[in-house]
Formats: sequence, structure tokens, C-alpha cells
Amino acid sequence: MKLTRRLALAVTLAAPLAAAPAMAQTQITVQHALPANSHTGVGATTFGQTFERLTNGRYRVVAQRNDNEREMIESVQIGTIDCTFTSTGPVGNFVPEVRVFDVPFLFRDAAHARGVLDSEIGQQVLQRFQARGLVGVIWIENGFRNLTNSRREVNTPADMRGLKIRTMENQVHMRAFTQLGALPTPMAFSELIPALQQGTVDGQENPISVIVANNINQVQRFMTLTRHVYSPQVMICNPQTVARLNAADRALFQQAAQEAQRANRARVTADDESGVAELRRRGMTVITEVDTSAFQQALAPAFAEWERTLGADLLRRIRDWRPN
Ligand code: EAX
Repeated sequence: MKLTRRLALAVTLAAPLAAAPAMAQTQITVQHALPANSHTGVGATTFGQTFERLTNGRYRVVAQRNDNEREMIESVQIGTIDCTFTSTGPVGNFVPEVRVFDVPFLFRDAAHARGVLDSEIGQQVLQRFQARGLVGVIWIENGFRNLTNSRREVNTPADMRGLKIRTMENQVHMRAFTQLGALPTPMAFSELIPALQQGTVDGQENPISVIVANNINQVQRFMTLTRHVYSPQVMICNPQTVARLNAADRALFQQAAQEAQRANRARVTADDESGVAELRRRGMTVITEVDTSAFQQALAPAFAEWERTLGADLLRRIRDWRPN
């Protein structure tokens, strides 16, 4: 067949496709710090799948991993990525009001924490993101943080003396570990595993979900179920990303974020239920009977400081919060 006829035939065959208007598809990029198969990855992918479904494919959500949370927040602020799911670890350096949730032993259990964050207390803190060029969309969850180290069993605060502990770049956490006699060493999550492998630090602290998902048991021998801090995560977006949504799509966006919160929290609950047995199966020594009151007593001077710097009334309201 002559070339001219082949081209003519090709154009004819393509015509119906060319006539159908190509469906415009807007891409939204979401970054998070952990593997896809983790409580954070589940949150991000659930958000993406739900928002794409609810908008009939008018939006495409691309979930990417970036294990430097401060970097992700900066990228959202300047608009190089649309959204991030991040722990509140570094967030207090951008939105100081968030630090109140980082106070050790503040929450009785996950239900208490989730209730406070979803209540007007948590919503008022989300509103503070706007003044910092960010949109706090919804609270999700990292979980209760536990101590691990490669040196020795830690049963009491005295056992922590002299341990070099990696912390997030979080002033409240650093103050707490200093008060306990440890040597806090702040760094991004991306630097953690190499620092543990090289012995730059002796230990770290993270929720069971993070420890299991990142095989931190491979570089840490001991874990003490201190549950010393409840670690929120938060979905943060660039204001332009949200402003470009019309009212109907913004409602769908929020609905997808709520779906992500549900999936993320369910995964943390499941990880907490199975994580100790899993980490012991992997060879970790896990101490579960912990005298947390001893740790709380050792932190008394720091608590007095946080009452002054983070607000005694707000801390009391959080501690006293009960479901209706
Ligand atoms: O967000 O940096 C941390 O220890 C965080 O808990 C981790 O990146 C999960």
C-alpha cells in the first residue's frame, strides 16, 4: 500500500479518538517518609485512590517516598510538591503551636489522642498552618514512640544515662531526653539507619509501625515499650494546590483525606497489636513491663518548663479531654 494511502488510513482510523476531547487530568504529588507498605504509605495511597475515584479520574495522585520530612515541608511551602504526610517531628519548627502535642506522656491512649486531634483543640492548631504558608488538612497518626538501643536493656530512667539517642529535629523531644540524662542527637529520618549502623548514635525512638516497616531491628538489639510520646502525623498541602480546587472538589479532597486517616489509624492499631511479637520473632529483646511513672517523675523539671512555654491551660484541657 502506498505511503500516502497508509497515512490517510491512519488519520481516518484515529479521527474518532481525535474528535473525543481528551479528558483533562490534574496531577497532585504527595510525598511521605516511609515504605509504601507502612501506616504512612497506606494513608497516602488510600488518599490517592479515593480522590481519583471520587473525581472519576479528573485528578491523578502520585505518591512518592522522601525520608527527609523537613525537606518535604519546605518543598510544600515553596510549591515544588503539592502535599506531604509527615510526622510532627520537624513541624514545630514551621508551626510552633504543634509542639504542644509532642509533650511526653500527654495522652492516655490512642483514643484520647485521636479524640483531641479531631476535636476543636486539634482543629484550631490546624488553622495555625495558614499563617505559615501551609494548609493543615487533617491529622493522621505515627503512633506511640518507644525507645530502642544497641547497648543495653533500659528499664529505668537511670539506664538511659549517657546513651546517645537520635531524636527528630524536635525541641520538645530533645529537652525530654536531656532531662532523662541521655544525649539527644537530632537528625532527619534519612540519616537514622546509617547513624545506627556506624554507631554514631546508640539508640533512637519511634512507634512500632516505623520500627517494623523499616526493619530497625536489624540495627538495634533492645526495645523498651516506653510509649513516652504520642507522635501525630499531619497531611500538609500547598495553599495554591487547595485554592485550585473548586468547592465540590474540595469537599471530595477532604472526604479522601478522612478515608486516608481511617486507613492509617487502622494500620497503626494493627501494627501495635502484632508488632511486639513480630520484633521478638526477628530477634529483638523487647521490654514490655515499664514503670512509666518513674520516667514521668524524672521529667518533672521539663514538665514545669512546658507548662510555662506551651501553655498550662491548653495542656490541662488536652489532659482532661474526654469523649462526649
Ligand atoms: O514519620 O523521623 C522519625 O522518626 C519519624 O517518626 C518517621 O520519619 C516517621
